[in-house]
Amino acid sequence: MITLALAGKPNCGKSTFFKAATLADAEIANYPFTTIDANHGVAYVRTSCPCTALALPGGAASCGHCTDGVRFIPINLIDVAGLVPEAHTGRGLGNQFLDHLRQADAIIHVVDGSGATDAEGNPVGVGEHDPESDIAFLPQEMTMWVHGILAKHWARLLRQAQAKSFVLHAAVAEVLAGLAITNEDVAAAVRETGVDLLHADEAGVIEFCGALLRRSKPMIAVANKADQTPDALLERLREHGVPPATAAGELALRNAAKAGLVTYLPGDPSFTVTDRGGLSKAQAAGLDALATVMARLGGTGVQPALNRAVFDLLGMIVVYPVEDETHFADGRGRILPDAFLLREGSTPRELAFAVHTEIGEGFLYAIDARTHMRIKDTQQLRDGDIIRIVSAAK
Ligand SMILES: Nc1nc2c(ncn2[C@@H]2O[C@H](COP(=O)(O)OP(=O)(O)OP(=O)(O)O)[C@@H](O)[C@H]2O)c(=O)[nH]1
Ligand SMILES: [Mg+2]
Repeated sequence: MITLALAGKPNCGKSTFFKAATLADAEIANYPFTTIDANHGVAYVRTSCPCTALALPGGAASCGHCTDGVRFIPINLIDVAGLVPEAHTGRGLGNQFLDHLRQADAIIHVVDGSGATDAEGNPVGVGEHDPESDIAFLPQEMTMWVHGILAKHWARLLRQAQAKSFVLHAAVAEVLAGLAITNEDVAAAVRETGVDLLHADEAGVIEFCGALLRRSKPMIAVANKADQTPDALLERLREHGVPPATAAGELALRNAAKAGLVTYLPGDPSFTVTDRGGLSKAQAAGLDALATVMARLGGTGVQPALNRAVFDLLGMIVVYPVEDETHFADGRGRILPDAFLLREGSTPRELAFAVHTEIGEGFLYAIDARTHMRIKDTQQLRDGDIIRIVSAAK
């Protein structure tokens, strides 16, 4: 399963974002380093379910796995301890917690867009800290962390490489294998930066580490606490490619939806109050304020951040494997029971392996359920494809 991590300086709202996205318990407080041990939970990406456009068996209106055509696909989410500038030199909690980022396929950098926390995460007045200054620090810290790992081994690696670049590149990938860094990543980072690792100085190796991280741990940023951020500041952050979010707003809404007070699906631009008369005065005022914020922001920004990380950053597509292609169902008649996130460019054979190793090993051919045509095992799947895998394994 795809894993995203929430990272950023202390007190920017990572745990609030985590709690909103997973509804798992996590401690939230207005002081730095509330979270020490990482929180792990299941969040979802939102997609349009193909069932609404299909002629379903028995005239069924939907597959039963979506809500009015909105389908949620699980991903892992990790909420890690806050990082301060110079964490790689041991400041704050140091960089031991960067280890939690190892498992992540991509990172959502939560920024306190309202400027209400200083670089160390201490509360200050709204706008007193410039959030733009926070955007670059996380990639820098992570780069220095990777550089620190490499530096520990550098003399040995150079000795072992015996002046052969390809040996050095393979050895670098091996040292960083725990970060899911491959030979191809190393080669691509060398190409991108033009750094000759055999003869590079420290600045060159750091530049290479930065490029390596951009490939292996891609990152997007969100400007959290947008509910209390002035419009002009939000605009500036948007210009840096950092869209707004209100994790606290999303958390309030999901709790209200769970309690049956509102109708809201994560990622909707607005919500509807189900029974206004049943709300306390405080609840009504809170929801009204939130409605105004969401109208200003176009939603809470939490679900779009998750979607952007998975679909834009990681380039995933959604494919629906079925056993019975005429009914779009599995062997028990359940319609579109599974939705798989696969890398763009994945083939039916790769889908077969994603379903089960044995199904992959026994792969014979695939059928596009919409056209009933056989498709080549090398053909690239498209987002929303419904595919029957025919395999010798059963
Ligand atoms: N106004 C506003 N406050 C928020 C929002 N999200 C989080 N907060 C507040 O920010 C403070 C810190 O939230 P946490 O979620 O604990 O932050 P964190 O990044 O996990 O902090 P550490 O674990 O200490 O690194 C709390 O007081 C939250 O209520 C938001 O969207 N809007
Ligand atoms: Mg926290």
